[in-house]
Amino acid sequence: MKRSDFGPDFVWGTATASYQIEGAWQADGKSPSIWDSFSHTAGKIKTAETGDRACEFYTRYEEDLDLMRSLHLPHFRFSTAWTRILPDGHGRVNQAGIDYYNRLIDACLTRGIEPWLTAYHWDLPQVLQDRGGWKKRSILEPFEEYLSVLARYFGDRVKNWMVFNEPMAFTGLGYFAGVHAPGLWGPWNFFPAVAHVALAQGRGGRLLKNLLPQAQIGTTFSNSWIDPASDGWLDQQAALRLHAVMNRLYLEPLLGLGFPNDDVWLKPWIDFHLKSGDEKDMVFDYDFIGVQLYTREKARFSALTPLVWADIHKASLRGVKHTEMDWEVYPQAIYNILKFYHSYGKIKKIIVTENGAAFPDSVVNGRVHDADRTAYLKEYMGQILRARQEGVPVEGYMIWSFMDNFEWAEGFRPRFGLVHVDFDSQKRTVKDSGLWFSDFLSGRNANV
Ligand code: IFM
Repeated sequence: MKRSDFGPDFVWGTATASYQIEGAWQADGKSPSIWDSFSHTAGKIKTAETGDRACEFYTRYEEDLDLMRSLHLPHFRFSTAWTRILPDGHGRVNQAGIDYYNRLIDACLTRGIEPWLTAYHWDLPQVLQDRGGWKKRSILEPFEEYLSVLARYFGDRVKNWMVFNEPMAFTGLGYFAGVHAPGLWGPWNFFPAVAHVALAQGRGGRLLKNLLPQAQIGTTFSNSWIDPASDGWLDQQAALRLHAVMNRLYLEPLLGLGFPNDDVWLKPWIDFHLKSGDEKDMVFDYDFIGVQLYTREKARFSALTPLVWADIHKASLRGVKHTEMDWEVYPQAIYNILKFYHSYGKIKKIIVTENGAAFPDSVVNGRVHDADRTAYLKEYMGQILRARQEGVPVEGYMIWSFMDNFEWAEGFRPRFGLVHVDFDSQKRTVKDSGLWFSDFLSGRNANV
């Protein structure tokens, strides 16, 4: 496998998110986000850490982009913090926040790095959460205002946009399971959030496309390939239900198919929060869809989880190779999911906007020997190439992540980066996987 096998226009890059890397949580007029509040609440983050400093990317972005360029990484996916741009959630624009992202975007471009901007990677302004956040339809106006501000200030230079990062992850974990910000749980929180996020997903894409007709407008989805844990009928049905919730819930309304209503019975609960005409408003033909996948899960029937009636048989208990997140290393999962997206026959272009692995890395004599990560990346890339050669329009691959960062409720322990970060000294050390990927991109290790 070599870079040229993917074609000359294939997009190669790495992905990050504002709260996970920036730090500077109170700098230059920024207001608190739900992740500032959540991480400062005792018991919410497993390691009792916060993103207050994170990778200090807010001040170190130039040296990090220098490193990115030296590694031949041509595309960089980052997100903007709504709280830096509109500290009150709407209304007053904070010029210092605009200036920061202008500097960041310019710093990318002067280094020949193409910026990919995600508008919403989970750090909702706390002031908006205080008014109900995604549970309330009133979130739509400030969200659209935020997108318009982004387009107005950055649209002249940013050509690639993503409206959301992983709606199922932030509503599932934050509004159903209560383990991510804003820490709400239960179907009565989840269903209204799903309704409003799905609506914002369609409307937001359309709004950005109208404002920036020349740009590539996309949005991203979390995915896991789901197989049944056994051949038994109960587990097979459980797998179908989990697949509907984890992989189809936000995609199908976008494609004009409505919320899934076959394998799983959630649609009436969500529709209850919608108005007539909303289902049409949710539909939008994005220029590209961002597919994000790390693993496959095995589903079992469970009587303890109402609505989905399924649970996940964790990889460590199954005795299979897994990462530090307890996610199975199963490269074929990405091939399967790409084929699944293609099977709708409606998606023009797919970019794999996240894929990667956390392993317990350490720096030894100035090196990080992370052979497991390199093997993971090679195998997943091989499966992407296989899907591409079979006609799936997958046109990009971004590794999560450029550098180790704040892994949400897990704290800093899981390290996903191609670059190791010492969170005390903030020293960066390129891991062997980063050197390998760099060589792959520059053609130095032509066949892997
Ligand atoms: O760190 C996250 C990212 O914010 C969203 N996608 C999955 C990554 C790894 O868990």
